[in-house]
Amino acid sequence: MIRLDRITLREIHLALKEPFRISSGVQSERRIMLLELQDADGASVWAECVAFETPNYTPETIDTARLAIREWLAPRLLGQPVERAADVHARLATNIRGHAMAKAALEMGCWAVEAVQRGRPLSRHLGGDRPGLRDAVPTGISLGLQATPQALVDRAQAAVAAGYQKVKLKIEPGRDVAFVRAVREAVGPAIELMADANAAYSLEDPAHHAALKELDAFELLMLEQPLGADELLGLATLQAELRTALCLDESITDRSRAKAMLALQSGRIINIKPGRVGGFTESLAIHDLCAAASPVVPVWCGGMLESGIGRAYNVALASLPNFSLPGDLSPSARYWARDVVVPAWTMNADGLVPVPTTTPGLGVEVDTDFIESLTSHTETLESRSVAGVG
Ligand code: OSB
Ligand code: MG
Repeated sequence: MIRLDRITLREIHLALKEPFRISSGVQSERRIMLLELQDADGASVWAECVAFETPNYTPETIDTARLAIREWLAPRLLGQPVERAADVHARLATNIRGHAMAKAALEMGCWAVEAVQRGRPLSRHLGGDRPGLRDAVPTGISLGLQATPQALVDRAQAAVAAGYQKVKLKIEPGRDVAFVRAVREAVGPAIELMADANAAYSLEDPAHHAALKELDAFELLMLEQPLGADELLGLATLQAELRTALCLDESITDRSRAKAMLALQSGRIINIKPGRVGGFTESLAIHDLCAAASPVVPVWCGGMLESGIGRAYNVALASLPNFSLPGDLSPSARYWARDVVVPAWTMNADGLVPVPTTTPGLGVEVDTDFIESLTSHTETLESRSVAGVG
Protein backbone atom coordinates (compact mmCIF):
# COMPACT_ATOMS: atom_id res chain seq x y z
CA MET A 1 0.00 0.00 0.00
CA ILE A 2 1.34 3.41 -0.97
CA ARG A 3 0.06 6.34 1.07
CA LEU A 4 1.86 9.57 0.27
CA ASP A 5 1.44 12.29 2.84
CA ARG A 6 3.98 14.76 1.48
CA ILE A 7 5.57 15.52 -1.88
CA THR A 8 8.35 18.10 -2.05
CA LEU A 9 9.09 19.58 -5.47
CA ARG A 10 12.48 21.12 -5.95
CA GLU A 11 14.12 22.74 -8.93
CA ILE A 12 17.87 22.48 -9.30
CA HIS A 13 20.21 23.91 -11.93
CA LEU A 14 23.04 21.69 -13.10
CA ALA A 15 25.55 22.91 -15.67
CA LEU A 16 26.34 20.46 -18.49
CA LYS A 17 30.07 20.01 -19.12
CA GLU A 18 29.42 20.84 -22.76
CA PRO A 19 26.31 22.27 -24.47
CA PHE A 20 24.11 19.54 -25.98
CA ARG A 21 22.60 20.43 -29.36
CA ILE A 22 19.87 18.50 -31.18
CA SER A 23 18.03 19.50 -34.37
CA SER A 24 15.39 21.42 -32.41
CA GLY A 25 17.49 23.29 -29.83
CA VAL A 26 20.46 23.45 -27.50
CA GLN A 27 20.92 23.16 -23.72
CA SER A 28 23.93 24.30 -21.69
CA GLU A 29 22.40 23.85 -18.29
CA ARG A 30 19.69 21.49 -17.09
CA ARG A 31 16.88 22.87 -15.02
CA ILE A 32 15.76 19.68 -13.29
CA MET A 33 12.74 19.01 -11.12
CA LEU A 34 13.44 16.61 -8.28
CA LEU A 35 10.71 15.19 -6.08
CA GLU A 36 10.79 13.73 -2.59
CA LEU A 37 7.92 11.38 -1.94
CA GLN A 38 7.12 10.76 1.71
CA ASP A 39 5.07 7.67 2.47
CA ALA A 40 2.94 7.50 5.62
CA ASP A 41 4.86 4.37 6.70
CA GLY A 42 8.14 6.30 6.68
CA ALA A 43 9.59 5.30 3.32
CA SER A 44 10.97 8.36 1.55
CA VAL A 45 12.34 8.37 -1.99
CA TRP A 46 13.74 10.81 -4.51
CA ALA A 47 12.45 10.94 -8.06
CA GLU A 48 13.13 13.11 -11.11
CA CYS A 49 10.84 14.76 -13.63
CA VAL A 50 12.72 14.69 -16.93
CA ALA A 51 10.85 17.50 -18.73
CA PHE A 52 13.12 20.04 -20.40
CA GLU A 53 12.98 23.81 -20.08
CA THR A 54 11.39 24.32 -23.51
CA PRO A 55 8.84 22.27 -25.51
CA ASN A 56 11.23 21.41 -28.37
CA TYR A 57 11.39 17.66 -27.70
CA THR A 58 7.88 16.97 -26.39
CA PRO A 59 5.12 19.46 -25.54
CA GLU A 60 5.87 19.39 -21.80
CA THR A 61 8.25 21.67 -19.97
CA ILE A 62 9.51 21.74 -16.40
CA ASP A 63 7.03 24.53 -15.69
CA THR A 64 4.00 22.76 -17.19
CA ALA A 65 5.02 19.64 -15.27
CA ARG A 66 5.18 21.54 -11.99
CA LEU A 67 1.72 22.98 -12.65
CA ALA A 68 0.29 19.57 -13.56
CA ILE A 69 1.78 17.90 -10.50
CA ARG A 70 0.69 20.61 -8.11
CA GLU A 71 -2.83 21.19 -9.48
CA TRP A 72 -4.05 17.84 -10.79
CA LEU A 73 -1.74 14.89 -10.20
CA ALA A 74 -0.37 15.12 -6.66
CA PRO A 75 -3.90 15.66 -5.24
CA ARG A 76 -4.84 12.23 -6.60
CA LEU A 77 -2.16 10.55 -4.48
CA LEU A 78 -1.78 12.65 -1.34
CA GLY A 79 -3.79 11.06 1.45
CA GLN A 80 -5.41 8.67 -1.03
CA PRO A 81 -3.84 5.21 -0.75
CA VAL A 82 -3.03 3.14 -3.82
CA GLU A 83 -2.87 -0.62 -3.42
CA ARG A 84 0.08 -1.19 -5.74
CA ALA A 85 2.53 0.92 -7.75
CA ALA A 86 1.16 -0.79 -10.84
CA ASP A 87 -2.16 0.96 -10.17
CA VAL A 88 -0.73 4.49 -10.04
CA HIS A 89 -0.68 5.01 -13.79
CA ALA A 90 -4.44 4.47 -14.08
CA ARG A 91 -5.03 6.69 -11.05
CA LEU A 92 -3.15 9.54 -12.72
CA ALA A 93 -4.24 8.97 -16.31
CA THR A 94 -8.01 8.73 -15.94
CA ASN A 95 -9.48 11.92 -17.44
CA ILE A 96 -6.13 13.71 -17.43
CA ARG A 97 -4.64 13.74 -20.92
CA GLY A 98 -0.99 14.29 -21.67
CA HIS A 99 1.54 15.50 -19.07
CA ALA A 100 3.33 12.17 -19.39
CA MET A 101 6.55 13.36 -17.75
CA ALA A 102 4.71 14.87 -14.81
CA LYS A 103 2.79 11.62 -14.34
CA ALA A 104 5.92 9.54 -14.77
CA ALA A 105 7.84 11.38 -12.06
CA LEU A 106 5.17 10.51 -9.50
CA GLU A 107 4.47 7.04 -10.85
CA MET A 108 8.11 5.97 -10.94
CA GLY A 109 8.60 7.42 -7.48
CA CYS A 110 5.74 5.21 -6.27
CA TRP A 111 7.49 2.15 -7.74
CA ALA A 112 10.57 3.13 -5.73
CA VAL A 113 8.50 3.62 -2.57
CA GLU A 114 7.10 0.13 -3.05
CA ALA A 115 10.58 -1.30 -3.69
CA VAL A 116 11.80 0.27 -0.44
CA GLN A 117 8.78 -1.07 1.45
CA ARG A 118 9.54 -4.56 0.22
CA GLY A 119 13.28 -4.23 0.80
CA ARG A 120 14.08 -4.82 -2.86
CA PRO A 121 16.37 -3.11 -5.35
CA LEU A 122 14.28 -1.12 -7.85
CA SER A 123 15.55 -3.24 -10.76
CA ARG A 124 14.43 -6.48 -9.15
CA HIS A 125 11.12 -5.05 -7.99
CA LEU A 126 10.38 -3.79 -11.50
CA GLY A 127 11.56 -6.95 -13.24
CA GLY A 128 9.49 -9.17 -10.98
CA ASP A 129 9.71 -12.80 -12.03
CA ARG A 130 10.83 -12.10 -15.60
CA PRO A 131 13.81 -14.34 -16.43
CA GLY A 132 17.05 -12.77 -17.65
CA LEU A 133 17.28 -9.57 -15.60
CA ARG A 134 20.67 -7.95 -16.16
CA ASP A 135 23.39 -7.22 -13.56
CA ALA A 136 24.94 -4.60 -15.84
CA VAL A 137 23.48 -2.64 -18.73
CA PRO A 138 25.22 -2.06 -22.07
CA THR A 139 25.77 1.62 -22.62
CA GLY A 140 26.06 3.96 -25.55
CA ILE A 141 26.75 7.67 -25.86
CA SER A 142 24.63 10.28 -27.60
CA LEU A 143 26.76 12.95 -29.28
CA GLY A 144 25.17 16.33 -29.93
CA LEU A 145 25.33 18.19 -33.25
CA GLN A 146 28.80 19.59 -33.94
CA ALA A 147 29.98 22.43 -36.14
CA THR A 148 32.21 20.25 -38.33
CA PRO A 149 32.56 16.56 -39.21
CA GLN A 150 36.02 16.59 -37.62
CA ALA A 151 34.64 17.78 -34.27
CA LEU A 152 32.17 14.88 -34.37
CA VAL A 153 34.90 12.41 -35.38
CA ASP A 154 37.03 13.52 -32.41
CA ARG A 155 34.18 12.88 -29.98
CA ALA A 156 33.21 9.58 -31.58
CA GLN A 157 36.78 8.30 -31.39
CA ALA A 158 37.04 9.31 -27.75
CA ALA A 159 33.76 7.48 -27.06
CA VAL A 160 35.00 4.31 -28.75
CA ALA A 161 38.24 4.51 -26.72
CA ALA A 162 36.19 4.89 -23.52
CA GLY A 163 34.43 1.59 -24.28
CA TYR A 164 30.93 2.74 -25.21
CA GLN A 165 29.08 -0.07 -26.97
CA LYS A 166 27.19 2.26 -29.30
CA VAL A 167 27.76 5.75 -30.65
CA LYS A 168 24.71 7.83 -31.54
CA LEU A 169 25.15 10.91 -33.71
CA LYS A 170 22.62 13.70 -33.73
CA ILE A 171 21.84 14.82 -37.28
CA GLU A 172 19.76 17.48 -38.99
CA PRO A 173 19.30 18.51 -42.63
CA GLY A 174 22.65 19.88 -43.79
CA ARG A 175 24.55 18.14 -40.99
CA ASP A 176 23.94 14.53 -41.89
CA VAL A 177 25.51 12.50 -44.71
CA ALA A 178 28.98 14.07 -44.59
CA PHE A 179 29.06 13.88 -40.79
CA VAL A 180 27.95 10.25 -40.60
CA ARG A 181 30.31 9.26 -43.41
CA ALA A 182 33.26 10.91 -41.69
CA VAL A 183 32.56 9.09 -38.44
CA ARG A 184 32.00 5.72 -40.13
CA GLU A 185 35.28 6.07 -42.00
CA ALA A 186 37.12 7.06 -38.83
CA VAL A 187 35.79 4.34 -36.50
CA GLY A 188 35.57 1.51 -39.02
CA PRO A 189 32.83 -1.03 -39.77
CA ALA A 190 32.81 -2.88 -36.43
CA ILE A 191 31.53 -0.03 -34.26
CA GLU A 192 27.79 0.17 -33.60
CA LEU A 193 26.83 3.55 -34.99
CA MET A 194 23.42 5.17 -35.26
CA ALA A 195 21.89 8.56 -36.06
CA ASP A 196 19.06 10.48 -34.39
CA ALA A 197 17.27 13.27 -36.28
CA ASN A 198 14.77 14.27 -33.58
CA ALA A 199 11.99 14.58 -36.14
CA ALA A 200 13.82 17.05 -38.40
CA TYR A 201 13.09 15.55 -41.84
CA SER A 202 10.05 15.50 -44.10
CA LEU A 203 9.41 13.08 -46.95
CA GLU A 204 7.77 15.96 -48.80
CA ASP A 205 11.15 17.67 -49.12
CA PRO A 206 13.11 15.92 -51.91
CA ALA A 207 16.48 16.93 -50.44
CA HIS A 208 15.49 15.50 -47.04
CA HIS A 209 14.25 12.30 -48.62
CA ALA A 210 17.47 11.90 -50.62
CA ALA A 211 19.65 12.45 -47.55
CA LEU A 212 17.76 9.81 -45.57
CA LYS A 213 18.26 7.33 -48.39
CA GLU A 214 21.98 8.13 -48.54
CA LEU A 215 22.31 7.31 -44.85
CA ASP A 216 21.32 3.75 -45.73
CA ALA A 217 24.88 3.18 -47.01
CA PHE A 218 26.61 3.50 -43.63
CA GLU A 219 25.52 0.24 -41.96
CA LEU A 220 23.84 2.10 -39.15
CA LEU A 221 22.47 0.01 -36.30
CA MET A 222 19.37 2.15 -36.62
CA LEU A 223 18.07 5.57 -37.66
CA GLU A 224 16.11 7.22 -34.86
CA GLN A 225 13.02 9.36 -35.39
CA PRO A 226 13.81 10.79 -38.84
CA LEU A 227 10.28 12.19 -39.38
CA GLY A 228 7.79 14.29 -37.40
CA ALA A 229 7.27 13.78 -33.70
CA ASP A 230 3.80 12.27 -34.14
CA GLU A 231 4.49 10.40 -37.38
CA LEU A 232 3.68 6.74 -37.91
CA LEU A 233 2.41 6.44 -41.49
CA GLY A 234 5.28 8.31 -43.11
CA LEU A 235 7.74 6.26 -41.08
CA ALA A 236 6.15 3.07 -42.47
CA THR A 237 6.66 4.43 -45.99
CA LEU A 238 10.27 5.27 -45.25
CA GLN A 239 10.96 1.96 -43.48
CA ALA A 240 9.81 0.11 -46.59
CA GLU A 241 12.43 2.00 -48.63
CA LEU A 242 15.40 1.48 -46.31
CA ARG A 243 17.53 -1.46 -45.18
CA THR A 244 18.41 0.40 -42.00
CA ALA A 245 16.04 -0.25 -39.10
CA LEU A 246 14.06 2.79 -38.00
CA CYS A 247 13.85 3.38 -34.25
CA LEU A 248 10.98 5.42 -32.85
CA ASP A 249 11.42 7.86 -30.00
CA GLU A 250 9.09 10.92 -30.05
CA SER A 251 6.34 9.00 -31.90
CA ILE A 252 5.89 6.48 -29.07
CA THR A 253 3.96 8.26 -26.34
CA ASP A 254 2.20 5.22 -24.86
CA ARG A 255 1.49 1.54 -25.44
CA SER A 256 -1.22 2.18 -28.01
CA ARG A 257 1.24 4.07 -30.20
CA ALA A 258 3.63 1.12 -29.89
CA LYS A 259 0.84 -1.22 -31.00
CA ALA A 260 0.12 1.04 -33.97
CA MET A 261 3.81 1.12 -34.87
CA LEU A 262 3.94 -2.69 -34.87
CA ALA A 263 0.77 -2.96 -36.96
CA LEU A 264 1.92 -0.35 -39.48
CA GLN A 265 5.57 -1.49 -39.52
CA SER A 266 6.69 2.07 -38.90
CA GLY A 267 9.98 0.86 -37.46
CA ARG A 268 11.80 -2.12 -36.00
CA ILE A 269 13.15 -0.77 -32.70
CA ILE A 270 11.79 1.40 -29.88
CA ASN A 271 13.67 3.84 -27.68
CA ILE A 272 11.77 3.71 -24.39
CA LYS A 273 12.14 6.76 -22.20
CA PRO A 274 9.95 6.11 -19.19
CA GLY A 275 9.21 9.82 -18.79
CA ARG A 276 7.98 10.17 -22.36
CA VAL A 277 5.49 7.28 -22.01
CA GLY A 278 4.14 8.24 -18.58
CA GLY A 279 6.18 5.95 -16.33
CA PHE A 280 7.13 2.38 -15.60
CA THR A 281 3.76 0.69 -16.11
CA GLU A 282 3.58 1.91 -19.72
CA SER A 283 7.29 1.15 -20.19
CA LEU A 284 6.77 -2.42 -19.01
CA ALA A 285 3.75 -2.80 -21.28
CA ILE A 286 5.74 -1.58 -24.30
CA HIS A 287 8.70 -3.78 -23.33
CA ASP A 288 6.47 -6.85 -23.11
CA LEU A 289 4.57 -6.02 -26.31
CA CYS A 290 7.85 -5.68 -28.22
CA ALA A 291 9.24 -8.90 -26.71
CA ALA A 292 6.10 -10.76 -27.82
CA ALA A 293 6.19 -9.36 -31.37
CA SER A 294 7.29 -11.57 -34.23
CA PRO A 295 10.00 -10.88 -35.12
CA VAL A 296 10.96 -9.50 -31.68
CA VAL A 297 11.27 -5.72 -31.57
CA PRO A 298 14.31 -4.88 -29.43
CA VAL A 299 14.04 -1.89 -27.12
CA TRP A 300 16.63 0.30 -25.43
CA CYS A 301 16.46 2.96 -22.77
CA GLY A 302 16.77 6.53 -24.00
CA GLY A 303 18.08 9.45 -21.98
CA MET A 304 16.93 12.94 -21.05
CA LEU A 305 20.26 14.24 -19.74
CA GLU A 306 19.06 13.06 -16.33
CA SER A 307 20.82 13.65 -13.05
CA GLY A 308 22.01 10.59 -11.17
CA ILE A 309 18.55 10.26 -9.62
CA GLY A 310 16.75 9.86 -12.95
CA ARG A 311 19.59 7.61 -14.07
CA ALA A 312 18.83 5.16 -11.23
CA TYR A 313 15.34 4.68 -12.63
CA ASN A 314 16.61 4.28 -16.20
CA VAL A 315 19.27 1.75 -15.20
CA ALA A 316 16.65 -0.28 -13.33
CA LEU A 317 14.38 -0.27 -16.38
CA ALA A 318 17.23 -1.15 -18.74
CA SER A 319 17.97 -4.27 -16.68
CA LEU A 320 14.86 -5.89 -18.17
CA PRO A 321 15.55 -8.65 -20.70
CA ASN A 322 14.26 -7.08 -23.94
CA PHE A 323 16.43 -3.98 -23.37
CA SER A 324 18.87 -5.82 -25.58
CA LEU A 325 20.50 -2.83 -27.29
CA PRO A 326 22.84 -0.34 -25.59
CA GLY A 327 20.95 2.57 -24.00
CA ASP A 328 21.68 6.28 -23.72
CA LEU A 329 22.85 5.63 -20.17
CA SER A 330 26.19 7.38 -20.04
CA PRO A 331 27.98 7.64 -16.69
CA SER A 332 27.69 10.80 -14.57
CA ALA A 333 31.04 12.20 -15.72
CA ARG A 334 29.82 12.44 -19.32
CA TYR A 335 27.36 15.13 -18.29
CA TRP A 336 28.38 16.76 -14.99
CA ALA A 337 31.44 17.90 -13.08
CA ARG A 338 29.69 16.54 -9.99
CA ASP A 339 26.51 14.45 -9.83
CA VAL A 340 23.82 14.62 -7.14
CA VAL A 341 24.27 10.97 -6.09
CA VAL A 342 27.00 9.02 -4.31
CA PRO A 343 28.55 7.03 -5.74
CA ALA A 344 28.32 8.69 -9.15
CA TRP A 345 27.28 6.40 -12.01
CA THR A 346 30.26 4.78 -13.68
CA MET A 347 30.83 2.64 -16.76
CA ASN A 348 33.53 -0.01 -17.06
CA ALA A 349 35.93 -0.35 -20.00
CA ASP A 350 33.51 -2.78 -21.68
CA GLY A 351 30.76 -0.15 -21.77
CA LEU A 352 28.71 -1.68 -18.96
CA VAL A 353 27.01 0.23 -16.14
CA PRO A 354 26.47 -2.02 -13.09
CA VAL A 355 22.88 -2.38 -11.89
CA PRO A 356 22.49 -1.90 -8.13
CA THR A 357 21.16 -5.25 -6.90
CA THR A 358 21.89 -5.31 -3.19
CA THR A 359 20.39 -2.27 -1.45
CA PRO A 360 16.64 -1.56 -1.45
CA GLY A 361 15.33 1.20 -3.71
CA LEU A 362 17.46 3.31 -6.04
CA GLY A 363 20.79 1.86 -4.96
CA VAL A 364 22.59 5.21 -4.70
CA GLU A 365 22.74 7.80 -1.93
CA VAL A 366 21.32 11.21 -2.71
CA ASP A 367 23.71 14.07 -1.86
CA THR A 368 21.19 16.31 -0.15
CA ASP A 369 23.71 19.02 0.84
CA PHE A 370 24.84 19.36 -2.76
CA ILE A 371 21.24 19.40 -3.97
CA GLU A 372 20.46 22.12 -1.44
CA SER A 373 23.24 24.26 -2.88
CA LEU A 374 21.83 23.84 -6.42
CA THR A 375 18.21 24.52 -5.51
CA SER A 376 16.39 27.55 -6.89
CA HIS A 377 12.86 26.69 -5.78
CA THR A 378 11.06 24.31 -3.42
CA GLU A 379 7.42 23.67 -2.83
CA THR A 380 5.79 21.23 -0.41
CA LEU A 381 2.51 19.57 -1.27
CA GLU A 382 0.56 17.90 1.51
CA SER A 383 -2.65 15.97 1.68
CA ARG A 384 -5.62 18.21 2.33
CA SER A 385 -6.85 15.83 5.01
CA VAL A 386 -3.48 15.97 6.78
CA ALA A 387 -3.70 19.74 6.63
CA GLY A 388 -7.14 19.49 8.16
CA VAL A 389 -9.12 20.78 5.19
CA GLY A 390 -11.16 17.61 4.83
O1 OSB B 1 16.29 12.21 -28.72
O2 OSB B 1 17.18 10.96 -27.27
C1 OSB B 1 16.94 12.08 -27.70
C2 OSB B 1 18.75 14.65 -25.54
C3 OSB B 1 17.86 15.69 -25.59
C4 OSB B 1 16.71 15.56 -26.33
C5 OSB B 1 16.45 14.39 -27.02
C6 OSB B 1 17.33 13.33 -26.96
C7 OSB B 1 18.51 13.48 -26.22
C8 OSB B 1 19.54 12.47 -26.13
C9 OSB B 1 20.29 12.45 -24.83
O3 OSB B 1 19.85 11.76 -27.06
C10 OSB B 1 20.77 11.13 -24.41
C11 OSB B 1 21.35 11.18 -23.03
O4 OSB B 1 20.64 11.49 -22.05
O5 OSB B 1 22.53 10.87 -22.91
MG1 MG C 1 15.88 10.47 -29.77
